[in-house]
Amino acid sequence: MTYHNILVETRDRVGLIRLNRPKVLNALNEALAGELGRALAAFDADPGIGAIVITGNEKAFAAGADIAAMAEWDYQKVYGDNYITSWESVKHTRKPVIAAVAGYALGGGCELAMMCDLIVAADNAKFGQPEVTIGTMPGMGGTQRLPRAVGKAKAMDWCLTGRMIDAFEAERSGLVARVVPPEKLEDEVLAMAARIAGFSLPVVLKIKEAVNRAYESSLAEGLLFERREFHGTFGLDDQKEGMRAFVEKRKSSFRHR
Ligand code: DAK
Repeated sequence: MTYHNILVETRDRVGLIRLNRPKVLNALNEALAGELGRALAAFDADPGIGAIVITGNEKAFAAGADIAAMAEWDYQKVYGDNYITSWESVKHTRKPVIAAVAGYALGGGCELAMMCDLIVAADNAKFGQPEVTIGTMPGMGGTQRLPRAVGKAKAMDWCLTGRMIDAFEAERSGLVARVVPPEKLEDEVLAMAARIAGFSLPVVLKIKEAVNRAYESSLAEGLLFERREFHGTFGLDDQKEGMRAFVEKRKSSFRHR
């Protein structure tokens, strides 16, 4: 597949997608969304891939939706096109997706990072939902995923003031899983993704699905879902392999089935 707005590579069982519009700080346009969706779908369908990383460059993960492209759009267009739906490819990806964020992750960039399963940030990362400063509001989940990640008080603060949040505040608030020095970001995230990709793929998919279910259901429903998924792991060859390897004091060798 040929891409113009992203760079795609594989590192063993890890798929790496680099947003690549550096002249505009990786501003997100429809072409990029389409390419990202295709790359994610290809990695999701590839049995040789166990985890996916989305990253940008040292200056920007993404500084938001492309304001120049959006500036003259009117209500008829955005409503008619159901603008934003093309970004839902991240949400539909079954394999774990890690956002490796250095520099700006603003507006749609912050929302794209939040669509991923977890965020690792370089200590120069800057998050925020500055849409209010340009006469609009978050439209890719900022007002919905942010309160779930950081609570109402912080979400209101960030969305209503449009201010930038540094990596440490983002980590303290629960938006970010880990903060690392910028020069170590890629290595740390690739190592994390490789570790995940080394585990049984069906087990990893079940864990991701179960954690996400916590956001969509009551505690009782979520616990029941988790219990059934846990039971389901006992139908896997990898459960036998993992537990036998522990008992036999050897390293397990998962076959992803
Ligand atoms: N879009 C387009 N171009 C952008 C951009 C963006 N979001 N962000 C930066 N650029 C471009 C700049 O215009 C500049 O281009 P040239 O002038 O060189 O041609 C280049 O990237 C470098 O940017 P700066 O010169 O501004 O760089 P600085 O280091 O001085 O400043 C900055 C960096 C990130 C603080 C600044 O660029 C900035 O404030 N950028 C905009 C951040 C922002 O407001 N992001 C939120 C975008 S709004 C919707 C749903 C969702 C959304 C919209 C609608 N619907 C349901 C309808 C989402 C909206 C957003 O994400």
